Amino acid sequence: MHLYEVRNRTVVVVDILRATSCMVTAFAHGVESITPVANLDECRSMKTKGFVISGERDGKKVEGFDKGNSPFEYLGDQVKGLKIAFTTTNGTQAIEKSKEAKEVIIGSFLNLTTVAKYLLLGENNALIVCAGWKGRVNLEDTLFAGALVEKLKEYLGPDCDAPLAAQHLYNLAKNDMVSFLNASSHVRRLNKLNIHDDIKFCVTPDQYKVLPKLKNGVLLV
Ligand code: 3SL
Repeated sequence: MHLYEVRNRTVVVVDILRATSCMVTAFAHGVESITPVANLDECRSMKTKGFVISGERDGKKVEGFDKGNSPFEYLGDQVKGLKIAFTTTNGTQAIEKSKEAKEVIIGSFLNLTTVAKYLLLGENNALIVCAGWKGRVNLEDTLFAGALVEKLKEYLGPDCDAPLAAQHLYNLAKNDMVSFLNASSHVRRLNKLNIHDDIKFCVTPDQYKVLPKLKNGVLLV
């Protein structure tokens, strides 16, 4: 991110497995707000302020937290009206690092077309911030970036070849993203937790039309 000036851009933060997929799912099921928090202690302390505390470390729900980082924990009536404080290894850190942007929105395959339409109708240049894993590249976030590039290709003027590379990867993968991601580093990590259904769910395009946006440090729709 240090290579980009974000002050005049709309930043799309993406952590397909699984933080931004959880956030989109939660808003689609009526969550009132999600406050991204960078560290565990700060998140824990928000319990006394009426927040449901959620998140993971090493992919697992944190001891004493109300919810973990599976989209299936954010479905149905169970989340309606909740104010959630959320901390994850990479996704919430990527939001934190994007805070100087003109706008920050949350992207996932689940709201792919909604994100694409928003960027298309908006006036700002876009930057897709792939959360990756601890500062390194991952395949699933790159595939999402590629899917977005594919949708917006007629309007792009990229200043390097990363969008093009992501687009090519997405076109290779799009017919069976689950298989394509099988050998990826984070899928291998998550497979140890036996959460294959999460992976399938998170790469299913256009389940929801919500577009979470950051306002004064809080995600709202
Ligand atoms: O890193 C993150 O933000 C998480 O989404 C990682 S995990 O999928 O819960 O392991």
